[in-house]
Amino acid sequence: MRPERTTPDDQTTPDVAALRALCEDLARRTAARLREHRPDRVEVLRTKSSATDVVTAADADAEAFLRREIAAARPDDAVLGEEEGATAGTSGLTWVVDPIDGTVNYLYGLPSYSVSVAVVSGAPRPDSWTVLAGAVHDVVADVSTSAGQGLGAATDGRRLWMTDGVEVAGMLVGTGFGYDPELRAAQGRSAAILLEHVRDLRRIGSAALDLCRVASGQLDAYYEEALGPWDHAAGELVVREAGGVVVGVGGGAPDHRMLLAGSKSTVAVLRTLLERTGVGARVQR
Ligand code: LIP
Repeated sequence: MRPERTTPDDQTTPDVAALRALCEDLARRTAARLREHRPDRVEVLRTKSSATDVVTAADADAEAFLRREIAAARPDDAVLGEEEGATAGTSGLTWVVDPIDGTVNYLYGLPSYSVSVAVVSGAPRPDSWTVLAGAVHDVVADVSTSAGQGLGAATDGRRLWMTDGVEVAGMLVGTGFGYDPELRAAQGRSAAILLEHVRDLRRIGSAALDLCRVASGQLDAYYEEALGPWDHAAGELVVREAGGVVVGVGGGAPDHRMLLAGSKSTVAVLRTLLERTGVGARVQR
């Protein structure tokens, strides 16, 4: 594929529509591979930050598949993946991939897990990158949500557009918890305070799907700490292109300390409340 176009000053500019289509195709085919190859009994291959932070053979296989397909289609691009880390490139673009977002749900056979594929320009860090295109494929439902910079966001081709103005007491808020027991205890205390103010919480277990649910209006907001860049690269573009905002501590860029997504007014209210409970001040990595 030739996703760049040359401009009069001979600078290549990424063809966002073509990159979006490639994100969708890669996520869709990886999801199909996960469905077709799911074993009767899923085994844990290894653990990472704690005994509950697991990697299965399917995570490793799916990321290897994504890397092969990206190398074939975009040989000069870099890759940043949850399981194999960073691979350098020369094009200035980086593919940020989570082969299974919601690995614990995959392990237990719970239907909320996805393949998240994004392509960014600039340094592959949430405080520096520009997300050009992204796709989140819901593996079990076989539903594709994608976005391109300036092109909007859509689920299976249906345009997504968020509404504004939900009162705090009416907010349905998604969240998740880290793998460190001490952090989880603190997060539980924050969640208990939040429950005094909002409609309810939902803990779905896939940040990428949570962000798609914010963009579709199935959640009013989503926040989480200790996320990896691959968890939210695609989903944050989906929310922004659906008219929402995605912020971090103090309203800056989202990162491992905190990610908060929702409509502009929802985020403005929730961020203050969350930071008062300690969210954003306790994850330093
Ligand atoms: C998951 C995130 C989820 C979080 C889980 C886990 P993974 O990513 O998507 O939001 O709550 O703890 O981090 O590890 O399944 O790719």
